[in-house]
Formats: sequence, C-alpha cells, structure tokens
Amino acid sequence: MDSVYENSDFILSPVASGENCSRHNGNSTEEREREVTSPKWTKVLLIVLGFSLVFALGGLCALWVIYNHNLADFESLNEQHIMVSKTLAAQEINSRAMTKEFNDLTARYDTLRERLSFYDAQSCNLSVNGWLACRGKLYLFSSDKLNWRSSQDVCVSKGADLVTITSTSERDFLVSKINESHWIGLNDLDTEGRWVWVNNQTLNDTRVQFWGSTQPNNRRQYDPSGENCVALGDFNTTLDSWFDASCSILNKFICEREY
Ligand SMILES: [Ca+2]
Ligand SMILES: [Ca+2]
Repeated sequence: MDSVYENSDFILSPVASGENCSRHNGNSTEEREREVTSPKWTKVLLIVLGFSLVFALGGLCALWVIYNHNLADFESLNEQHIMVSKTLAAQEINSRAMTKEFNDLTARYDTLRERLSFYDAQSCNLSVNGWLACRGKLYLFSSDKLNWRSSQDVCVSKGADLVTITSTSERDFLVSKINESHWIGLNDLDTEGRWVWVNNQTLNDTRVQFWGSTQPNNRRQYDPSGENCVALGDFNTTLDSWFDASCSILNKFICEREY
C-alpha cells in the first residue's frame, strides 16, 4: 500500500509532474535527436549502399573486360592451335612422302651398285692383247721372273711402268689375279725410307699404304744394300700386303698403263 501512495504522490506531486514533464521533454529531445539522427544514418547507409553498388558495377565491368580479353586470347590461341595442327599434319604427310622417296632411292642405289659391281667384275676380266683391262687401266702380269730394275725396263719397253697402287679396290683387283709375290713400282732406292713410285708420286700423294706386318724393315741379311724395292705379296701366303725386299731378287711383276 505504501508503494501505491508513493506512486499517487508521485503522480499528483507538482514536483513530480515537473520532473515527469522534464522527463517527457527529455524523451521528446531524444526522439527529436533520434528523428534527426535517423535520416543521417539513412543517408550514410544510402551513400555506402551507393558506393557499394558503384564498386559492384565497377567490379562487374572489370570482370566483363577481363572475360572479353581472355576470350579473345582463347580464340586467338585456338586459331593458332588449329594452324599448328594443320601444319603438323602437312609436315607428317610430307615426312612420310620423303621417307618413301628415301627408301625408293636407297633401293635403286643398292640395285645400281649391284649392277655396277657386276659390270666392274666383268670389265676387269676383259683381256686386250694379253693385258687385263680394269677401270680405264691395262695390266700385264708377267710369267717370267726378273729383278726389280729389269722388270721396270720390260714394262717401259711396253709403254708402261711397274704398277702404281692408288686405292684399295686396285689392290684387291691385283691380289685377285696373283698367287705369288710380284714386283710393284714402289722403291726407296734414292733415299732410304723415302718411298716413291716410278711415276715420282709419294705415299703422301697416293694416300694409301698396304705394308705387311713389321714392314718395311730394310733387312741386310742377304743384301748389304738392304731392301729398297717393294713386292705385292711375300714369299709365303700373304698376298694382299707390301714387303720391301732386295731389288736383286728374281720375281714376277705387274706392268700398268693407260687404256
Ligand atoms: Ca730400303
Ligand atoms: Ca722387308
């Protein structure tokens, strides 16, 4: 009950009314402040919202530009990819054609080489007045045996020289026609160890050498002047190599002249 009265006093009391009034006034001020403040916040929110929208639109525009740029790059790369694919396909076709052409040429080369070696073998068996013709040269294989100088003299008398061997094929051809040692046109008669052919060519000029094992050795066992003349084939079974020997030995020989 006391609290009721207290509340009645509070309501009836002028002071209380004044306080109430002032409270009322205070509330009105707050409301007015709230009313004044609300538009400000609204404006701020609108501005923020506006900026957000602007930024969002800007972002969308930027994304659109980037998308278009990437799309253009993609299309360009796609075109390049198509071009490169076409080029590769064309090159592959070209490569296959070239491989086929290469294989055809190789087959033709092998066939021609076979025919050539056949005709070569045939031509190197051609006898011309007792001489054997081979690759534009005529060769004479002696049946009698002479020393080296006499052998060369016989060759010269026939318009030839002792043979000069300038290639492996020539050596092989000569070897195929002999079954014992034969004098050839190589000697070091003028200067020991300086080998020259009868046409004055050196081994450096002809660029091929077919010395036998341990040759030349210039032995003086049977000839004090040493071994200064060269034979194709030794006195045993080796026929495809050169041997220096005493020039006074009697040996078969091979003459050579132009066809
Ligand atoms: Ca010698
Ligand atoms: Ca020798």
